[in-house]
Amino acid sequence: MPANGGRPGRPRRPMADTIYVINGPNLNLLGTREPETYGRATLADVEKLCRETAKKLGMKIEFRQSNKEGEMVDFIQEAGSRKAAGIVINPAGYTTTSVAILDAILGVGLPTIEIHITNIHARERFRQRSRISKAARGVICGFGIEGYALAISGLASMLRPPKSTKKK
Ligand code: CA2
Repeated sequence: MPANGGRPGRPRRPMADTIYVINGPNLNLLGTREPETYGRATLADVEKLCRETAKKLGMKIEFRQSNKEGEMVDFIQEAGSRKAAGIVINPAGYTTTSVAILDAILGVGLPTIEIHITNIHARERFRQRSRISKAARGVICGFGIEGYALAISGLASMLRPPKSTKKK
């Protein structure tokens, strides 16, 4: 079912079926270093997984990565101005520090899921407190790259209009 619930007579927003998947610094290195921590899948594999998951749900993906905080803010604002359905974000090294990313997510008001490949709560203390979670509708961590698929399907469920309980 399309993201507007298939309601007749309503013009659909051009990006109403599109989820922005935004990846933070160093995630471009996935699969090339630290496989014991982050696994062997590359960022291209993550993108493929996201696109396949979204397709099954009748949705589309804009997939982005940046090593720069300001560019991540730009991606979030772009998702907002293009009226995307929502955001899945792995803020990576900016998770614990970025008020700018937090403010951008709060500013656009799009439903956002925060995702981490590793279980940040089982790692060093400095990784455990996210500034971003306050703006997130949900947080997923510790499932490896499968977490991206879980985040997309969880977000799609949140977006689906509740089924009417009225008898026909
Ligand atoms: O578990 C996650 O997804 C993290 O967001 C990954 C970040 C880390 O700073 C967070 O605490 C948890 C690091 C991303 C860097 O990824 C690399 C991948 C391969 C090699 C080097 C870095």
